Amino acid sequence: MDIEKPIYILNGPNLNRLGRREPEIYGHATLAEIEAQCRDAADRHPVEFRQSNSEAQLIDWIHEATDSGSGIIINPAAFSFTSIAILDALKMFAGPIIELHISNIHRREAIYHHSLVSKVATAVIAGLGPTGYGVALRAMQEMLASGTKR
Ligand code: DHK
Repeated sequence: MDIEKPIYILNGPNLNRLGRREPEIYGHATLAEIEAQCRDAADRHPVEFRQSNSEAQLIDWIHEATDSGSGIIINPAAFSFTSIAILDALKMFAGPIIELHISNIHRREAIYHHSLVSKVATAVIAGLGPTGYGVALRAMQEMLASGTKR
């Protein structure tokens, strides 16, 4: 496991509003608090924690991770269901990919049921709330330690 290469934790549109955004669905934790939890859980493993409302920016970060990252944890948010471009970018990443949703998308309206990203993800986590980030990070570290590829 190349401990030098960071794990990329990428967050999609509207997640910068966590804490104030539909707390009955997404909880009260802010993205900054979730980032702090991830850095604690990551221990010595470097982490790149980012958020953007821009599809192009997320694609650029996936390319960056493809060149210099070890694993990707991605909450694509609404782009999960719309972005073939993000799916295509993730197809170029050789390492493990964990798709993460704070809410259980399968229990929500039908527009949230069919994620394009799930076609390329190594694993999917949904419905654990903000806790899902820590669970994803521990799972990612185990996958990297065991040499899991995408
Ligand atoms: C976040 C969003 O913004 C929604 O578009 C997704 C996801 C669900 C989440 O649960 O983290 O459907």
